[in-house]
Amino acid sequence: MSSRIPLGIRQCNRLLAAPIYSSNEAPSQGRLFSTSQVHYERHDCKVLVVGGGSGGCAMAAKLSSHLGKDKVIVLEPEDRHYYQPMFTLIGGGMKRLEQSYKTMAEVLPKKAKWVKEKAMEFDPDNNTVCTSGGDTIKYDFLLIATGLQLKYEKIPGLAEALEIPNGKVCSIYSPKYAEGVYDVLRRTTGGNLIFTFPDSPVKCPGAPQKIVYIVEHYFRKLGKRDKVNITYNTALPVLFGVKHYADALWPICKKRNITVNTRRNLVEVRHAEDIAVFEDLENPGQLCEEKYSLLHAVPPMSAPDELTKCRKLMNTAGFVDVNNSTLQHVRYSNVFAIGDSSGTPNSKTAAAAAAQSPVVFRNMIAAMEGKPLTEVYDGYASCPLVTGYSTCILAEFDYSLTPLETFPVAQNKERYSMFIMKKDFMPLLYWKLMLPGHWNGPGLMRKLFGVFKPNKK
Ligand code: UQ1
Repeated sequence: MSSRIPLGIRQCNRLLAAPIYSSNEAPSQGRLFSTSQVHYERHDCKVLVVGGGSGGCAMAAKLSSHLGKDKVIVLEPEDRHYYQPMFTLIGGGMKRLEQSYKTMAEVLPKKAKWVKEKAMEFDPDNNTVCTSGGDTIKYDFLLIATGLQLKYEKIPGLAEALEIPNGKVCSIYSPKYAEGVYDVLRRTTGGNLIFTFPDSPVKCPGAPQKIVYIVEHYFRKLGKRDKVNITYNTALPVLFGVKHYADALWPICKKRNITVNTRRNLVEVRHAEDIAVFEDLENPGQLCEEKYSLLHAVPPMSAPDELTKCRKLMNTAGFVDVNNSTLQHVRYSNVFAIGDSSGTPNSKTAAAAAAQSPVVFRNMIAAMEGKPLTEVYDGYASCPLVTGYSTCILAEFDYSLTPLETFPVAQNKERYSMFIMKKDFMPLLYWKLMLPGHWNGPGLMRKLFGVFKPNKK
């Protein structure tokens, strides 16, 4: 599958000096090093999957099981694979960080070859991707599954504030900070608790408000709710994008005395004074300062820079330009995308990636066989909106923002059953079914349960 090429042949710029070995069987298949010369590798594969997150891992499993050993390469630099939907529960002290990850080697399929490097340059006209180790990977088909990058540094003062020992600023979005949220929570005795949602698309758009409900319940359980003011400042014009669920969430905020300010965007953290600066997006340039005793910040996010710099692959919003139904790239027929980096207008969640996976798989195979693409993604996404330490509203909807619910119960109500599903059942489903490529979203369950709810889709 891979051939070593000597220096001098056209290749990528070498960006890392350290040797990095590729594949599950590393280091035996690693690149050759000598004192005088570095040899870069050239890999060839049927399918290159860039990213070993939820979508990349599930797709690598499906594809490698169908195509056979070493036909699929996964390009992924990280050692750990995190189950990110658990981060909110970690922030609330309901789970520990160790419960949220496995090693990448454990979750990537054995039939795929793992190149433990980062994608640095995409060249879709030549069907190649260059890696951080200076290698070139040539593919027949490319699946972009990079996910999003967190951009804490885009808000002046935020990255520094998060690093302050025993500080007041926290964030569930990064494994580096998720446990710190519960630490800040336990240190907080009163004052203004401020929560944010940035002015960019984010993964799991429900998470910024789930942590608000959990924190509110935390203080209520302690009998100290009257000591804190709770404010959720969101850059969005709405509390939640799907009216059916927004109509359920607004009364919850009202009943629990949570102030919600829409179109309010965090632009600076002055941590020396414990002041967060927000811009009113309805009146650009108009700033207001809010003093905090706890600030929960959600970073702006984007597709990785290495991907966005390949303009030919991206849409004007900075996401991979794929067809909303087939998930095939609109200009490169051998390129597909899955998950958060895709430009499809669905909510960016693991559940969406699960529902996309059979569509991408079957359409990719059809494209390989020169057949028409017949599978269609309907925009399904799901968001278990945890509303405290024992309740959850399970939002499920499609591109049209119409509810597309699985269970034969009113899902816009807070339920203990949905909380248990989110906390205990979903992680199992994720590790045991989704990552090995066997979970295609709840479409089949929805059809089965549909027998009990004739009025619903
Ligand atoms: C889901 O498919 C999924 O992906 C694995 C999640 O992410 C972990 C979810 O949270 C949910 C709710 C779903 C949808 C599954 C069912 C059974 C409704």
